[in-house]
Order: sequence, then structure tokens, then C-alpha cells
Amino acid sequence: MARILITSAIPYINGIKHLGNLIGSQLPADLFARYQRGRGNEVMFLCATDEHGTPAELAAAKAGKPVAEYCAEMHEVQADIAKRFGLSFDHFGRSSSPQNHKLTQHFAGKLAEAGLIREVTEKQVYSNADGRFLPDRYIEGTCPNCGYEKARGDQCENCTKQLDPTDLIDPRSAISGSTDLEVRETKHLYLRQSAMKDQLDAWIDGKTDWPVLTTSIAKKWLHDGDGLQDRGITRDLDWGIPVKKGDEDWPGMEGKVFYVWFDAPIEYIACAKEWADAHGKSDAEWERWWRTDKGADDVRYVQFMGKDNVPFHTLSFPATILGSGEPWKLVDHLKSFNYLNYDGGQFSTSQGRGVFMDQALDILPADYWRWWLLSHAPESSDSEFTWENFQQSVNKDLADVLGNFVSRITKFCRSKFGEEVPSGGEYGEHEQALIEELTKRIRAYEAHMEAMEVRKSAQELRAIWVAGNEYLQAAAPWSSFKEDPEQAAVQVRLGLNLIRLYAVLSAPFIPETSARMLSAMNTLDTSWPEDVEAALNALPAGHAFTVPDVLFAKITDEQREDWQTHFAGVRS
Ligand code: B3M
Ligand code: ZN
Repeated sequence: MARILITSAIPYINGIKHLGNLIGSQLPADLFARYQRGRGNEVMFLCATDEHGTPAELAAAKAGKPVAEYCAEMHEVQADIAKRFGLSFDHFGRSSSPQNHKLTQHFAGKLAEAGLIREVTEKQVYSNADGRFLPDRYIEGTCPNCGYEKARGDQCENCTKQLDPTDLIDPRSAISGSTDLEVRETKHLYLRQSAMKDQLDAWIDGKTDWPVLTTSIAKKWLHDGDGLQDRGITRDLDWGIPVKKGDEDWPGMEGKVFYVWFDAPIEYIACAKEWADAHGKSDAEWERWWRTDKGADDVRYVQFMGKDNVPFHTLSFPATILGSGEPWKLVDHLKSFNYLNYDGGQFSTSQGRGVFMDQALDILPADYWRWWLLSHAPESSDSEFTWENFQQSVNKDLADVLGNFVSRITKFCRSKFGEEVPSGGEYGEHEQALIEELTKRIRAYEAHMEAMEVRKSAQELRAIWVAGNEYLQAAAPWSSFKEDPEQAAVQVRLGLNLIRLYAVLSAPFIPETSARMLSAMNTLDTSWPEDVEAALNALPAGHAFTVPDVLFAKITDEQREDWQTHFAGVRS
């Protein structure tokens, strides 16, 4: 039994995620986790909310809540939606957990011991009225380039020009509106990534099986311009993990916190400890996933993320881990995604454009969305959600192909043989041909799933459903029944067994429906079809079943138009 550690990029706490976020990391990670469990492997699937940084502070302020309270509430909201989408995390943690505080401070201490941290004095804008330093994006003013009055200190939203806060005309605090600002000196910690360039370079060179898209991004950061830059890992904020060297205070760093991108990936590890603590397990039980000196050397570690997160995972986080000098597990395979667009534009959280996870579940069950998103995953390029395409996939793949197959065979059996698997006869030439085709296709499906080729896996699964439909169409038990009831019994027995087989194969994509299919087939046998012929004999003659309710309702043109209109605007 292989052991597989899977992490999904941890979603920001600031609001409910849209479908583009979902397909960019959490959903494909869940597909992989479910598949690996289905194959009998031991899986640890971790995700969490990313709770620090300016976005969290801003969102809490907007909601009029203390940031800790806001994060606790939003964590519950996200956890609930994740559950309803069938995301099967072994643990859904929080980057603000005490475990992550401790581990982040631990890493900083180790990096300091290794001489990899330097202190830098910088100039930053301080707001007297707010009593705090302002991050660039907390400063607003008039854009010197286009005259837009609400330009931010890092960039003008109107003309997209990159700005320095000092470029702004009439700068003011975005928090209080105060113009009582001054430039003050402040001290920060930098991680000396430049000193680790060769080590990181060599590590990336060893990753010959990584997609070029991934390694080229890493190589670009390593070699372009002046090469890998040292990175500021602290901020002047209240909310975050206090800067400490292990358990000790860090002189001169009082009142400062670590930068969100420093502590967020460390949460991948801390999350495993949260999992252990939540289940009363010992440290050894989570360390066997993460410490190569404690059993993790035979773990395969796979990360899922959107393409914009690749540099942090190929360079910054490995720099933290390697720099610590401790035997932590490094990523083995990194699966990254392009962007999903929405109906001719981009999904946008700040503009409320697109379909958000809670809204999606308000109109249709999770499996409809899971199937569409996974079968259209933005792998080799960006992809686009349109309502027409969604309607078409649901109606064709789910309702016509899979749903119809299940309904036809169970209803026919009930009417002619009753609600049990019919007896008599044996699989003949046509059945053998189908078994052969399915064997080939299932082996291909496994290979695609193993390689995390999400779209190809979906196509193969669909082809497996189609093969069953075509068999049934050709066998036509409804006509053979008249002359040769025994032959019809064989065909129906095969069809009912196919339902169980399809439930097992489809579970990673559509887990809820898969469970309904298994329950209609009255079986707990979810064993993987290593031997397809044996799998098609799993339900013996006489085995009772029930006819399930319609698995997938078709989307009508009227519904599609309604949704199209409803989601055309922006969410407030
Ligand atoms: N929260 C960004 C994102 O969700 C960030 C990922 C952190 S992964 C450690 O895209
Ligand atoms: Zn401008």
C-alpha cells in the first residue's frame, strides 16, 4: 500500500470562493485523493484557510468585525461549503492555529540559526491617526498618471500603472481617511534566498518528471535579472503570527508579524498536527507524513495549486524547508492549473463576477458542478465556463449517458424479472468483447488518474459509460426477452453489475451519485476492478436491488436562461 500526502493550496479567508478557485486546486486535489483511496492506498489529504495578511484585515473591516472573529466565522462557512461539495479533506485546518504559530516561529528560529535571516531597515508610511504602519494598498490617493482619485499605493486600478505610495497625490489612509501620514523607519527580516540559489537550482534539476511549465517558472525566478531575491518575511500588522525565534522573543521585532506567504505553506505541515491533535493522536502519527527521519521517506507528496502560486511552492517554501536544515518532506509532484474564465470575462471575487460555491449549490447538487468543472479543467490552457456548455455536458454526459443507462436497466429488470439480479445463462461473445474493451479503457483511466491528467481521465470515464450504453443498445434485452428470456437475463445481469462498476470508477468525480448507485444496487462492495470480468460478477443472481430515483435531471432551456440572467450581474 502506497502512502500519499496531498495538499491543496489553502484558500484565502476573505469570502466564499468562486468556481474558478475551486477547480484551480481543491477539486482536482479531491479527485486525486478519492482515486488513491479507491485504489486502497493510504492518503492524507490536507487543506486549510489562509487567514493572515492584509486581505483578511480588509475583509473583516468591511464586515465590521474583529478580524479573529471574522476568520473564525468564515472558516466555518468555507468548511461547510467544502463539505457540501464533497471535498474529502482529512483535515481542514486554519493557518491561524496555535500549531501553525508554533511551527512558523520554529522555522524562523532554525533559519536564523543557519544564518539565513538578515535584518533590513526600510522606510514605510505611518498613519498617526490609525497608530500603525500602512501597507501600500492601505494608502489611497490620486493617480499621477490618469487622475483617478481612488488609486491604491501599490497600483492604480483604473490605468493599471504600478505605483509607489509616495507617487500618490493627496495620499490618505484607506482605513480612516486621515491625511496625517509620515514616512518612518521600520525594521524587517529578510530570508536570504539568494544564498540558497544553488541548492534550490540543484533540487529543481532533479525534478525531471515535472511539467516544463512548472520548472520553467522556477528557473525564471532563479536566473532572470539578478537571480533569486531575498524576501521580506515580516510585516507591520497586528493580525498574524508574532515574530519570534522559536520560543524566544526577537529583539527589535516587537509588535511585528510574519508575512502571510511565509506562514501559509507552513500550515500544510501544521495542519497535519492539527489533525493529530483533533483526533487525540500522538505526534508520531502526523510526523510519519512529514518527517523523513520518522517514516515519511516513503511518502509521495503531491501539491495542487493555481499557476500564480507556483513560485511560492517551487522556491519560497522549499527555501524555508531546506534552509531549516531539518528533515522535512519536500514536494514530489506539483500539479498546477491555468485559469477558468466566466462567460466571456474573468471570475472575480472583488467584483463579485461569476458563480460562487454557495450559489452553485443553491441551484444544483455538487456532482453536476464537479463533473463539469473537472471535465473542463483548465490544464493545458485557460478554459471558459458558459451556461450553454454546462447545460450540454450535464444533459449529455450525466443525464443521457450515465443516468439513462442506470434508469433503463433497473426499470427493465424490475418489470420483467423483479427487483433482483436475474439468474440463468452465461456471459457470451458480446459480453466478452465488452469486458475486453472495458479492461483496456479502465487501464487507460487509471494511467490518466495516476498522472493527474484530469480532462483525459474524465474523457475516458465517459467513454466507459458510453461503452455500456452501446452494449445495451446492441444487446437490446427488451427484444431478446421475447424469444430468449435466458439471454435477456444474462444481458440484464451484466447491466446491473455495470452499475456497481460505474459507481466505483466514477466515485472520484461524482461521489454523491456514486453512493446512490451503490445503495440502489444494495452493495457495500467498492473494490476496484483489477479484474473486470470478476467485477462484473460481483452481484450474483438473486441479489436484490432497487430502482433509484432519476440520477440527473436535465437542465431546461428556461432554467439555463434564468441562471444566465441571474448571474449576469455582480454579487454585492
Ligand atoms: N491563499 C492564494 C490562493 O488561494 C493563497 C494560497 C496559499 S497556498 C500556501 O490562490
Ligand atoms: Zn491611474
